Amino acid sequence: RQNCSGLWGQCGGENWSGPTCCASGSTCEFQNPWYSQCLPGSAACPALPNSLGSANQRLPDPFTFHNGARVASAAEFTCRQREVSALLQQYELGQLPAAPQSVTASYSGGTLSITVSDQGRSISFSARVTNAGNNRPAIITYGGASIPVPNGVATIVFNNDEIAEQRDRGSRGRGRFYDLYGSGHSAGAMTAWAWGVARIIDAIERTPAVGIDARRIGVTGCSRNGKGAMVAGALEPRIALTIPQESGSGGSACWRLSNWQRQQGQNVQTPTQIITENVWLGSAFDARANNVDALPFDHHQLAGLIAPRALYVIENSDMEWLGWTATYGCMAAARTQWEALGQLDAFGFSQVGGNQHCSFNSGKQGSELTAFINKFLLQSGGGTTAILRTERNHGSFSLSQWTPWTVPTLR
Ligand code: MCU
Repeated sequence: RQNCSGLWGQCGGENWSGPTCCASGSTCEFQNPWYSQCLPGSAACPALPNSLGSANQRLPDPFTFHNGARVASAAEFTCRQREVSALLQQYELGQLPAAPQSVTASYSGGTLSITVSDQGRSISFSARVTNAGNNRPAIITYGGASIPVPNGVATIVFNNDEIAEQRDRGSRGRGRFYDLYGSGHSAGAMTAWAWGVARIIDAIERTPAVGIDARRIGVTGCSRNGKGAMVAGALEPRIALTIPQESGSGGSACWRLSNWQRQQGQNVQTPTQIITENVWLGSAFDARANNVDALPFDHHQLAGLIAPRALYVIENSDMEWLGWTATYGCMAAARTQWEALGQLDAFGFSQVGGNQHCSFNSGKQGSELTAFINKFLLQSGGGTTAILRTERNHGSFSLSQWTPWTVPTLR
């Protein structure tokens, strides 16, 4: 093991705090004074792909590299995640910029004020913080929270619409993110929001007076903001717990499975519809939405970028438009990545009915949510966190037909 000098980081999927972490052969990626990550020596990672590769009518194999080589270890899976993230950004989400040159923050009266500067331009934004203190964990909520946040966990309200607008198709390139990086930047709104979440975490790390532990941050949002929460968890490795609620298409649904539901005559949001409605995805996706089989990934792998960090996906089994089978099938496929890493406790999918869109079903999901928050943010308490639950009958849907690959054991 070699020296990895961040205060905390990940080593082959294992959370680590302390001065030594990286297994021999891997290298320490020093991201900032507080966070570092062990990556397999870059020589050990295949070169990033420069083409789409062959089309695939099924869900692509998360455990085979673009060049056909099989993923054989947890360290190699981090290489695969890097590859999948690059592909997702190139063809669907738009580019997440590198860490900006400067982030400064101040805290007063429950408002965290953040200024970000890069290449001669600056922007400022702020987030409301409640219930902080004593180095507590916190949940960043896109807009207002649609889940109950317990005592002992602070809430940070992220005004994501200010960072990137999401009114309609005309919102492309509008918001603070684009003031900083230019209105022609490739990032879709969800990528811009993930960048904003990263800056909030930077600000918390630099501002001990807020009283929040930057190593115990959750993120949540519902519906369109749930899609955003999923993308934030996928693109920002410092998020410990990701809770997308009723995110549907563009979030916990797989594009190929939404199309399959549509072929069954169901009224589900498809990739071709979503690009006409809003700017959640990058403009690069406009050219891909009518042929998603050509993409070398689907959203089971977007979710897989979160592994082995914790993910608790809340879905609604009454909502056809969300893709009740597309979300279930996609997340059942995603779960194999936590399974491969021996971390099933960190994966939950729960699809229940009887509640309105975005009103949390405390009766059915309250104890599940509590178990996730206890285990991954409060680091206390019991309860079941390995969850794959659906109240829907998925008819002729066959998971094994959609996932014709085997799940390795990765250590
Ligand atoms: C489920 O999220 C979206 C959905 O993708 C849109 O098609 C619809 O217009 O709005 C939903 C939403 O955000 O509802 C609050």
